[in-house]
Amino acid sequence: MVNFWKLVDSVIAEADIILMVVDARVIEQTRNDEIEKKVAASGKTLITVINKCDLVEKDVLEKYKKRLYPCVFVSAQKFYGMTLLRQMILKQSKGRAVTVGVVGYPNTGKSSVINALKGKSSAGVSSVSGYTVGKQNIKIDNKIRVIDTPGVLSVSDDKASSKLMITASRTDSKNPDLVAYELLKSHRASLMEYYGVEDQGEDEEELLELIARKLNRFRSGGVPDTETTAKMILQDWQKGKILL
Ligand SMILES: Nc1nc2c(ncn2[C@@H]2O[C@H](COP(=O)(O)OP(=O)(O)O)[C@@H](O)[C@H]2O)c(=O)[nH]1
Ligand SMILES: [Mg+2]
Repeated sequence: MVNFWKLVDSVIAEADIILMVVDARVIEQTRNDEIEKKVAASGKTLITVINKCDLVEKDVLEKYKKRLYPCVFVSAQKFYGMTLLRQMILKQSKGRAVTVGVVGYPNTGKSSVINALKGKSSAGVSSVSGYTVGKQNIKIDNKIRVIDTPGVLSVSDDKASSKLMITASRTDSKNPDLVAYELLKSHRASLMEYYGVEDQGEDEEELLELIARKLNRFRSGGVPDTETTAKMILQDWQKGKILL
């Protein structure tokens, strides 16, 4: 596996401006202190790109405006906010050609943001976490060149407490139920609504079983198949089906 921090360091060194792409549904979980500190220490500009805005209500975002300044709300999928992002990049570049480094956790939409900036697909996109492999240089136009990075992090599947697992976990990972518990803890109401399950104060384990029943997922002997269900929840989450 690529050493993530080595990669981040090299991107920061090479780039004039850094875009940190975060997921609007889990902003706190997908921003990264250490990247923020490293960029600050380098003296370069960090723009926080809050992506997947199409999946959240606008008022959820307003409170981040000042805290994460400079930041921009975008939806790479709906091409929302791209003109503004472009303007912010060009403003920082003061007319010179710039290299923009794009960093962030897997699945936050780094490659999608790059494609949206370019206006056509150059960077590979997939809802499967860890799709982009290796550093990739992409020319947006004569003024802007970007470096796409794989958001590989040393997220071990055993560390269920890791907040990142929600976005970063592969849906075919070993303990999908642990990740599903995290998601049920942080976004309970949205998940209940999406799967049409009535909330009666169950704990996360019971909830997962309820959803399995609702989805008609059973193992032999009529036991709710929580593993398959957890994988489905993760997939639905990563595909952006669950709205906040
Ligand atoms: N709903 C929604 N989904 C998005 C958006 N941007 C990216 N995605 C999806 O998020 C997944 C990961 O995107 P990708 O660009 O490969 O993320 P990366 O791993 O950070 O490069 C893909 O399924 C994209 O279609 C967005 O603005 N809105
Ligand atoms: Mg990518």
